[in-house]
Amino acid sequence: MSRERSTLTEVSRKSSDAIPVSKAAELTALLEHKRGERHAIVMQDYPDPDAISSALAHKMIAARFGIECDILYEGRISHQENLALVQLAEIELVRYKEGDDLKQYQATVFVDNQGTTAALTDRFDAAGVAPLVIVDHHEPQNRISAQFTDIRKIGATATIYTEYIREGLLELNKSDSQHVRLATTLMHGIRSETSGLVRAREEEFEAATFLTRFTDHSLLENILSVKRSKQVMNVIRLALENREIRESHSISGVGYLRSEDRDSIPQAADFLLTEENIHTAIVYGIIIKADREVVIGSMRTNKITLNPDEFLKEALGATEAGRYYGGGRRGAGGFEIPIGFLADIKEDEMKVMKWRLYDELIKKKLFDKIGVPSQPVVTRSETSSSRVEES
Ligand SMILES: [Mn+2]
Repeated sequence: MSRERSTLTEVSRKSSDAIPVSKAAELTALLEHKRGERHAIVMQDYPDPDAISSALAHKMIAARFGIECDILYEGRISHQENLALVQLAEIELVRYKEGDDLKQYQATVFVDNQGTTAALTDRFDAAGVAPLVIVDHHEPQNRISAQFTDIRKIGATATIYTEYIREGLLELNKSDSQHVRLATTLMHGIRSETSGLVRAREEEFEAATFLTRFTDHSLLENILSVKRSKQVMNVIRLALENREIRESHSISGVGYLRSEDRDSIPQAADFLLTEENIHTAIVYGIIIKADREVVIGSMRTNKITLNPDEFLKEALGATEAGRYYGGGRRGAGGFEIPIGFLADIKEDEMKVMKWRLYDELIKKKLFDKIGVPSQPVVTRSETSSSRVEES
């Protein structure tokens, strides 16, 4: 089916004078124009398989135009599966360190984010390096603008890059081990972004059908068979113990976490979502990020009518500068709330109070948005009501 489609694309391209230029063709023209340059591919601070695979795809596509790319991020790769992905697929990533020379790049490329979730956005801004490309599937964030933008409501950014490849930006060859690793990585990106294709739509299935011809299935199996670490298990336990359930929403604060355990938050949210009658799970905790304390949260939902981006923006609001604390895409969202003034508090007792304050505040805002009281007052008449039993 995909073969038929690529032939069709070729035919239509040959006689395409009147047809609007495809995104793949537009990107080709732009990259052609940038030959010999050096670009930085910017991933979010905690890159996931969708970001990593899209970045790798962009790097390999750009190389065909004589453009050298580094794949950069500033946070950490802490999810065991992502560490396995990077190692097993031999993907070269550059973790930014204070003092690294960003001016060596002529432009930036944002994949699977629009600058809002990457600390590098401000750094590149300060270094005077402008965005050239944005390819993403989150709701438009209007934080940066680039010469080429492809933001779609689609299951994964990896789906978009697979489309570029199918449209001829890179010709995959099954006997080229680099190509096989790329296809496998993209397949993993699409799978992990759609809960193993459960939430995939036509575009994802089409992309997966194409990729499967080049995928190394034993490599994919190795990446997927990585087990949860003890720390992740601990955070999941905390999330379970602390969860509050109202109207099929499960919300849980897990307290202070080490920054290397940051990725346990979305894993805990995924886990809470597996409970019967739960359609939405939100887990959050406080971590130290680049010497600053921040509340980090993850939201997962399988309620089709619930838009996580809207939900988090409306529930948590924005900073004085108008930057939203949270955002998302279909099925998932995240938020980051910096703890400014209160960050200096280091005494244990005060730290406990600080956590309680943030815990209560965030819960209240989320429950307000859902439309239920955050702390139900248990009166005698209410004890028999279903809502209290539910929690
Ligand atoms: Mn993504």
